[in-house]
Parts: sequence; C-alpha cells; structure tokens
Amino acid sequence: MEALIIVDVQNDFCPGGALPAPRANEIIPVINKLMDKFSLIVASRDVHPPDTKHFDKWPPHCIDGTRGALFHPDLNITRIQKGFHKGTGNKDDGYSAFEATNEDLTGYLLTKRVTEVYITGLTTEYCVKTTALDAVQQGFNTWLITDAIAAVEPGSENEAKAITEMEKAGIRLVKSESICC
Ligand code: VGL
Repeated sequence: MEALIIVDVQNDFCPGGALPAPRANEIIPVINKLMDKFSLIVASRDVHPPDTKHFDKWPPHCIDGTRGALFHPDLNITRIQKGFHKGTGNKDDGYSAFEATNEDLTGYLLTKRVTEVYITGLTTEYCVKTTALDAVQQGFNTWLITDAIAAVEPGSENEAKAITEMEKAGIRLVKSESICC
C-alpha cells in the first residue's frame, strides 16, 4: 500500500506568510493532481503555541488558531484522510510529521498496511527532510517527489545538502510526471 504524505502546506509557509518558501504556490497544483493517484493521503501541520522555544530559532509562525496555521486555501483538503499536528508543545520543534502529538503517524500507516510513502510539501530543508529521514528510519520505502516540494531558500547550499542527505539515506527521487497520468 502506498501513502501520499503532504507536509505543512500552510499559509505561513507560503508567500505572504511568516516563514515562506518563495515557490510554495507552484507545488500546490502538483500536489492536488498527485492526489488522484493515491488512495491514502495524510497531511501534517505545524501547530505551535504562541510561546515556544521554537520561536527562539524562527519568526513566530503557524500559531494555533491563526490563519497562518491553516492549510493553504488552494490545497484540495477534501481528499486528506487524516491530519497530524506537530510542534504543539512549548519545547517541541516538531519538524517531522512522525513527531505528531495528536496521533502516531507510524502506527496509523502500519494499520493501513503502508509500505511505500511519497513525500511532498514544505519545506525541503526542514520539515520535508526530517519527515523523509524518519520515514526511512521507520522502515518505509520512501520517495521524494521533487517538483512537489519547496525550499525556504531555493538554490541555497542548505537545500542541496538536504537533497543529498535524503539520497544518502536511501530516499529515492521521483518527478510527479512519472506518477501522474
Ligand atoms: C519548518 C522551519 C521552521 C518547515 C517549520 O515546515 O519546514 N521550517 N519550522
């Protein structure tokens, strides 16, 4: 069984938000199209309290109850079967979707007999990377859909390093066109 994992496609990580990936808007239609190819789709969200140690490192973003924490309105949320909330504590970075506090993502995927996961979303250097690395660690065959992710700093050394680190961990890179249609 294959699952599509959509990481943090939230207003604050999109242009106009508090911590934007400049090209986030380009990946949303790609993710919407990919959803037609998957019967199991899950999505994570950063859901931070107003006061958290996480904001020592980052501008405040994705605060629970604010517009910034909501899914981007262009994302087709009707197909998402379950949402996973992370970074919910005040000492909790919660970069990876596997650190969700409302439900155990590994347990959920295993219950659905998932063996392969396809990672999409925001942002390449942080939450996408940590989610993909955790997926491999948890034993899933893990694919990164390279035109369905976006970086905080596109073209940066950090972005390139993140991709290399994922490949070294055994994550396979794929383009959406090899999955869609
Ligand atoms: C993220 C930086 C800080 C992300 C979250 O979703 O990639 N990046 N918090």
